[in-house]
Amino acid sequence: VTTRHDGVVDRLPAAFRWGAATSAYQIEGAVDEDGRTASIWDTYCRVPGAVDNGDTGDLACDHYHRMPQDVALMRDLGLDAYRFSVGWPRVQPGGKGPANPAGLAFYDRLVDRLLASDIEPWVTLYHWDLPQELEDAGGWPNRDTALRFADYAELVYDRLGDRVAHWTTLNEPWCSAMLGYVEGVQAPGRRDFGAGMHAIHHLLLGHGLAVQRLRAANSGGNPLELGITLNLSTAKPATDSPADREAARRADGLGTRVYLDPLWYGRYPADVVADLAARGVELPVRDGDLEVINAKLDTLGVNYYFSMLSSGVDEQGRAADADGNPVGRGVLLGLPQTAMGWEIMPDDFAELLTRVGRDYPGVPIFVTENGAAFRDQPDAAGFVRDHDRVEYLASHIAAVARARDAGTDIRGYFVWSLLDNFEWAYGYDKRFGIVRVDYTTQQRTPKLSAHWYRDTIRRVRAEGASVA
Ligand code: PNW
Repeated sequence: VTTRHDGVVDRLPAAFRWGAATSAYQIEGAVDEDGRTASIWDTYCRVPGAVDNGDTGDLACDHYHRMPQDVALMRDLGLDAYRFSVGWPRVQPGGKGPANPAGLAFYDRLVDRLLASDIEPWVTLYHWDLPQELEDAGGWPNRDTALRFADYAELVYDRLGDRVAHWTTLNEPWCSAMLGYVEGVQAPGRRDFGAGMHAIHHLLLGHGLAVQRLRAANSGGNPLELGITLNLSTAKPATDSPADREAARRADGLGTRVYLDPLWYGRYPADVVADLAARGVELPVRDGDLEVINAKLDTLGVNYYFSMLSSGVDEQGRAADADGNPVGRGVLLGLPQTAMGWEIMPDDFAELLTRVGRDYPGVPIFVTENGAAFRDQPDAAGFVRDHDRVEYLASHIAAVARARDAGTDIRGYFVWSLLDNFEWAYGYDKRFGIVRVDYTTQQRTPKLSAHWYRDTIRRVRAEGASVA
């Protein structure tokens, strides 16, 4: 399969790194095995109406039992790297105390098998599966959770750090704070603006403490590259009106700058702090926290799916933040959409990457997630000719190449996702995989997009630019 983006994609360097991403709760299943305890997602899935179709991650892709076969799939794709997450309640049941050796053993086997297949393991320490006991003690709005996270991070590093160089502390803290604690559409399903803002600070603090602990534990000279992954988008005003420009400023503040400013510059953005004060909320910052959060990073992970325009007024023209929405109303542009209702806007991705490289320079960027759900139509053999997904991926990878040309240091790309999987509150109905999963038989069938991805990786490796 060829696309009209191939010429631009071929401007990527031959040494560009190609991967695929997943996360523990979305693929593993085996939720009651080998000493694993419940996470907030096990609990949330049982809240009536919380997840489409009443789906849960109990079985998911059964990856816990099919891991060798799944690594073989990755090898067939020719991936350089595989980004997966470690399930906190699997390796430290209850979220505190000693490690669970049986849980760690699974990741140990996974890492060994990846290395034997010439695939770099990229470990994400937290992809949303907080141990339920820690939520019962207050969750991320409670400072203690940051301290618990640092302990957990060290315990995983102790077991895998001799073989794993690439570590990501958090996946998308915006989702944890805003979707989990403010909007209540992801676990733990709370709706409390102040709690969400406290969660932001404690997520960042947990990140910084984990960075400190991993650097300290890495005395033996093993390579160590530490990063954090953020889901970012542009925040453009729907119109030039003052209300819309104000909404865009706020969306950028709580979507991007409230994370990247303390990470890069050791301070929260003054306008965000002022907005919060006007709502009676103060970030729970203690002396020394910002120095911890400002710890040096080796990589920045960017996840991108789509953007929306920001409007400061609702459909009736009334102030859109009147009923507590902190950033105004998201407005679509009228572009083609994926099955998530997310608009397809690769130019916006190039613009975003260029902006991040300009405003937050000095650290190489990896696209740690990008991909799309479409309404896949398998043939009788289970094969999906997903030309829509091929076009989405090719156009977004071309956007990466254009952002590189414009000066941003982007070194790799991970497709979301290797497999169809448990798409959180949307359950199994939304399929992001380049490999189809039949949830009745657990059979895996690479889609057309998987064949295309393998061919693209091969071609760029052979014909890509020779300078980094
Ligand atoms: C990411 N949004 O979540 C997650 O890292 C993945 O686990 C998930 O499967 C994937 O994207 C697809 O959804 C997001 O509302 C969830 O902007 C929501 C948003 C962005 C990312």
